[in-house]
Parts: sequence; structure tokens; C-alpha cells
Amino acid sequence: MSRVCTTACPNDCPDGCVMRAECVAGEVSLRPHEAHPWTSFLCAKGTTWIERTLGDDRLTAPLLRDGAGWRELSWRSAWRLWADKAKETLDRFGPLSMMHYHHAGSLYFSKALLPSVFAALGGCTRTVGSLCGSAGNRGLRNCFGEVPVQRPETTQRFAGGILFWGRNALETHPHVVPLLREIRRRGGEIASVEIRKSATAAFGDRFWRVRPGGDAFLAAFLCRRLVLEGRCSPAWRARARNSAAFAAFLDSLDEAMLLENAGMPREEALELLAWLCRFFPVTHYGGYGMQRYLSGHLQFWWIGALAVLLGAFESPGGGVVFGKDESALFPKEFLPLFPLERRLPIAAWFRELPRCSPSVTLLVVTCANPLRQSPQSDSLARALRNIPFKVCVDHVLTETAAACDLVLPAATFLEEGDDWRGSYWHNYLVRSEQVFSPRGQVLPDVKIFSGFAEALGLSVDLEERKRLMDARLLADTRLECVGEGLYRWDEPEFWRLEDSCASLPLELPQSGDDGTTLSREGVTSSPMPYIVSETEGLRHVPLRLVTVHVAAYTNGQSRHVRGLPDLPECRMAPDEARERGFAEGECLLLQGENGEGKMEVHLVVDSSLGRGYVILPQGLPGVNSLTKALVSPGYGAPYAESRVLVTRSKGAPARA
Ligand SMILES: Nc1nc2c(c(=O)[nH]1)N[C@H]1C(S)=C(S)[C@@H](COP(=O)(O)OP(=O)(O)OC[C@H]3O[C@@H](n4cnc5c(=O)[nH]c(N)nc54)[C@H](O)[C@@H]3O)O[C@H]1N2
Ligand SMILES: Nc1nc2c(c(=O)[nH]1)N[C@H]1C(S)=C(S)[C@@H](COP(=O)(O)OP(=O)(O)OC[C@H]3O[C@@H](n4cnc5c(=O)[nH]c(N)nc54)[C@H](O)[C@@H]3O)O[C@H]1N2
Ligand SMILES: [Mo]
Repeated sequence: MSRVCTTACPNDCPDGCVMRAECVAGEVSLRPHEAHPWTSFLCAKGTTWIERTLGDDRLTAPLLRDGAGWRELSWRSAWRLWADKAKETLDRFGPLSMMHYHHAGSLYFSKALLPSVFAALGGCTRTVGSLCGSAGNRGLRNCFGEVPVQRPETTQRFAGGILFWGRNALETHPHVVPLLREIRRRGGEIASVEIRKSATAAFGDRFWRVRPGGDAFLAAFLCRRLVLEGRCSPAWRARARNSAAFAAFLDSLDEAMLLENAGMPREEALELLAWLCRFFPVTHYGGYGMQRYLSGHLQFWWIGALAVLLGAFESPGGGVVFGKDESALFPKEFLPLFPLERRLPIAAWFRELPRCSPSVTLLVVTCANPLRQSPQSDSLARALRNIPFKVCVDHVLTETAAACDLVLPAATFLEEGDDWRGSYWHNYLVRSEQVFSPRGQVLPDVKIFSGFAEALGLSVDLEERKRLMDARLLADTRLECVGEGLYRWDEPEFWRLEDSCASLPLELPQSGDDGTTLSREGVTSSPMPYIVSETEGLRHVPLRLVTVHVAAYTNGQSRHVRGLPDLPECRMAPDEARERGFAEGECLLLQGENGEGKMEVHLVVDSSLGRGYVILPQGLPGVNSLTKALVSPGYGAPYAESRVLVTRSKGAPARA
């Protein structure tokens, strides 16, 4: 007997792959959903969820820290203990002494119901911002009042070219590749503005190298030339609220200064300008890497301005694409309302803890592994030790789970079902079905939180809320069923709406602020990217550390990936390596400039890089011991403001 059901990869990835699970004689396999036009193949990160669900490393029972080890306990005892700790915390210090930390482990809608239990308890402390795209989103909101949407159908049909501003789509968004080929087939071109020749830059027809954090300056140069040469779209002034002030600001800028900060020779920048005009309309595809700077919001604000001057409002396919709200159709009435709430910036919340009153005495972590993925992870680990009771809900014993007191085993999406997810790229939603019966004692997150509520004597039934949410979505007339469990919606496109307009930037990244103070919402001044002068090619001069996402795994979920190199590869420009006396394949030691963190790496000399920075894959153990916990406007995480000292490692041998 075989059974086929619909499901979707839960990963935080724009592609949001829609899958069909076929169960034949107890064996399950995953394949792409036949009715979904954008995800017609699956990558290993989706299909390994079978292996991950069945893996030996799965947590299958609640665990309580017992000295140096762990002791299994029943759900009833686990919920009792958790509830007792919560009661004690509430009675002594009030709701704000409970903290819920949630991040990007699963994009399924039901996860948004979890904080309802804290809301029913009077509130809690939560994080604000994300480790992901909140700086870029801030820049886009400054520019457009919202994060603008351009559907992939529009890009495919109308774009004459695609410019990736540091988006490494070939590794991090592979399902866009057929669309790129389609644009090429129509005579269009694909290009990248990058700090290195990424897989995407190598795939493209053109590649222009920019200095890390230099995109805002480059975009400003291009805007200035467009206005001076009278090559702007005729309607841009009608769409920009502050066109006169913007034109005056451009007029005041020094082109040599802009190009120096962009790190691009004038001829190359003019070549890019000519390319933009030739392949009009060009879709500006922004990346996450280029907004991981203290000036990350300005990077996007200026790219937005460039798109407006080039005619994004008049010509379909000329807009800016970044992410978009994958939960736009989540029924808002199910969002919890917090009577009391304290929000700490996600990138540096641990630094705020000593100043917090009331202090945090109970921490609950869901869908996240901050001890691997958050910046300055050694300091974070120390701060966690000072929180008296910590609960982590996950599938496996991650670094974060191992640092907690109570670890609760969560079902994977394959064991859960009747849930929904959207995508931050395409306009389809999926209603998932259960594929496996849950392993051991694992429970879906909603059930785990309902049990906690019940032990507290609260009547917050999240499973019931999830059923109501499901019914509401099934009845949503905006959703058109286009295949089993697959729904399409006519998502409005910002660029086509009559009243859409823009506020163009009147500032550039500035020098001065070292970013160690927390920036507040609305603060827009930010430092200029640090520039290493050509004469400082010495070993005690730290290098900027830029960490990048890779094809093999999503975020910190790399433990099940086979064939990763024994030491991570660290890329450096040839001049930098030569002047420092390092050779290809050599084992180097990276040390965090702030005195924290150490990591051994193998050197790869990469002639596509510029001076002053090194590139390391993100998501491996130890990488974030090297990064600095800073907060960028929009409550983003400017990982790329971190610097490392690089020396020859005395330990490991060079690679053969
Ligand atoms: N396979 C895979 N797919 C993923 C993920 C994953 O880990 N693995 N993660 C998912 C998630 S959560 C996210 S947020 C996205 C990330 O998706 P991407 O934005 O594609 O990934 P990043 O590696 O953060 O950044 C992309 C590129 O930005 C470049 N870059 C860095 N600084 C600058 C700069 O100042 N200017 C310019 N022009 N370029 C710069 C880097 O060299 C890098 O190649 O991918 C999602 N998809
Ligand atoms: N240095 C550096 N650090 C980075 C980045 C970078 O570029 N450089 N990128 C940043 C970005 S873009 C992001 S989005 C963050 C990601 O940061 P996190 O969201 O903390 O990332 P993950 O490592 O994917 O951790 C998610 C955890 O959720 C668990 N999980 C998955 N599904 C479920 C579920 O249904 N229920 C429960 N309870 N758990 C589940 C997984 O097992 C995993 O342990 O990392 C950031 N960290
Ligand atoms: Mo992300």
C-alpha cells in the first residue's frame, strides 16, 4: 500500500520547497510537488529531513540536567518542573523575568502561536530584530514604507537583466536558477556586485567587485550620474516624496569620495551604469550579506533609490527584490497580545542582561541555536550560565540545548502536519500533512507549550488554536487551490500600486561610531566601513571577517552533512597572503579582535577578493566565537563588522 501526502521544507530559505512524500511499505521518499512551478527539484537540505527525523541523534524523551550528564524524565514531570520554575519566577519578579528566544529553525505558521502561553501569563521578555534581514528591511521601509514585493512571475516575464547585489543565489536560493536561464534565453544578462567571485558571480555574465559595505556609495555614484546625465526615468520625481532634496544631496557629493569608498575604479562603475541602461529594466536582487554591516540599512536604501531613478515604478521587472513576509496570510487574530513586554536586541541581548530589572531568571529557546548562530558566542555562553533555569525545545542536542537545564524533544514537520507555510520568494502556500508518526516521546511544539500551560492551570490550548488557524486558512478566499495541499494567492505587487512612493536617502554611511553602543530604532548614522590602507600589510593588522552561507547546509544545521572539510576554508586576497607570508593550504589561526574566540582554518588564496578582509563559511561550530555582538539600525546583526588577527597555526599541519 502506498500513500502520498503534501509537505514543505521547513527551512529558512526563500525557495520554500513544496514536496510530496510517498510512503511505500514503511519507506518514505520525498519528491517535488508536481503542481508547484517554482520548486521542480529538491535539494539535499530538504530531502535529508527524512534522515534527520529518523537519525540516531534525535532527542526522543525530555531530559533534565543531572550533574555533568542528563536524566530522562516523563512529560508530566518535565511540564511540572517547567511550570514550577515559571510560577516561582512570576511570583518573585513578575512576567518580564521570563524570556522567550525564538528564531529561524522552522517557518511553519504554528510557531507563531507559541508565545501565546507567555501572553496569558502576563507577558515576557522577547527579542527584537533578527539575525537575518532586519537591517535590510529597515532600509527598504525607510525608502518605500514597506518591504516591496515583486513576484517571480514578473521578474521572469519582464526583467531585461538581474543584478545581484551580493546575493549568492546559486548557493542560497537555487530554485531561481531556471528563471535566470529564462532571462538569458530572452537575451538578458545576469550580473553581480560582490566582494568576491561567489558561485553566483561566476555563473553570471558580469561581475563588479565592491569593497565590503561599499554598495551604498556605488549606488549613490550611479544615482548621481543618472541625474547629471539626464538619464533617469521621466516619472521618478512624481514618485519620490523628497526629489528636490535628494537631487541637491546628490549634487553635493564628491564622486572620487564615493568611488574610493565603493572600492571601484571609475571606468568599472561607468561600465555598470551602461549595463543597467542597456539591460533595462533590471531587477535589483539584494543579498543578506551586504546588509550585515552597521550601515546595512543604508545599503538597501540607496539600492532602492537607484531602482526608483531607473524606473522601477513605471517598468515592471525593475524593482528591488530582497525577502518578503512569508507569513503575510497568517491570520493576525491568532497573534498573541502581550499585556507587558520587554524587547532586547537579538544580536546583543545578553549584554543587556546585567542591566535588566527585573533580571531574566527563566529562558525558553525554540527553533534556534544561538550558541552557534549568534555573534560573540563565548560571551553569550557565559551570560547564559547566569540565568538560573533554561529550557530548550529542539530535535537534537545542539550547543544551546546542551547549555540548558531542561531539554524537550520536538517533533519535526514530517511528524506533525496540518500546518502551513509561505515563502519569502514566491506567492504559494502549503498545507502540510503528517508523514511519520512521532518518534519516541517527541511532541509537536504546540503540544509541548499546551502541556506547559496546563501545568500552570491556564486554559491555553494551542492545538485547538492551530486547528482554528487551519480552518481559517482553508476558508480564506484569497487562496486558490492549485494542487493537493498547494495554494496560490494574488499577492499585490508594491511597484504596480498607484499610491506607492519613495523617500530617498539623504545620508551616507559615516565614520566615527565604533558601534559598541546599542543603536536605537530610528538611529540612522553609522560608520563607514573600515579601510585598511595599502601600507599596513602586517600581521598585527586585523582583517575584517565576512562569513557567508553555503550550499551544503542551512544556517547552523550542519551536523548531519557528510564530507565537510576537516578545517573550514578561509579565503584571502593574494597580496594580503603574500605580504603576511602565508601560502595556499597553510593552517592558520584566526583570533577574535575582541580577545575572544580562536579557530583553525585552511588558507585558500582567492584572487577575486580585495584587500582587508577574509571570507569564512558561517554555520560551523566556533565561527561566532570570532564575531562581535553589535546592533545595526533596524535591530540587525552586523556580523561583518568583526575583525580577526591571523597568524600561522602551530598545531595542525598544512593540507596536502
Ligand atoms: N544553502 C543554503 N541556503 C540558504 C541558507 C544557508 O545557510 N544555506 N540560509 C538562508 C538564509 S537564513 C538566508 S538569510 C539567506 C542568505 O542568502 P545570501 O544573501 O545569498 O547569503 P550571504 O552568504 O549572507 O551573502 C551573500 C553574499 O554577500 C556577499 N557580501 C558580503 N558583504 C558584501 C557587501 O558589502 N557587498 C556586496 N555586494 N556583497 C557582499 C558575500 O560575499 C556573499 O557571497 O540564504 C538562505 N538560504
Ligand atoms: N557568523 C554568522 N552568523 C550567522 C549568519 C551569518 O551569515 N554569519 N547568518 C545569520 C542568519 S541569516 C540566520 S537566519 C541565523 C539562524 O539562526 P538560528 O535560527 O538560531 O539557526 P539554526 O542553526 O538553523 O537553528 C535552528 C534550530 O531550530 C531547530 N528546529 C528546526 N525545526 C524546528 C521545530 O519545528 N521545532 C523546534 N523546536 N526546533 C526546530 C533546528 O534543529 C536548529 O537547531 O543565523 C545567523 N548567524
Ligand atoms: Mo537568515
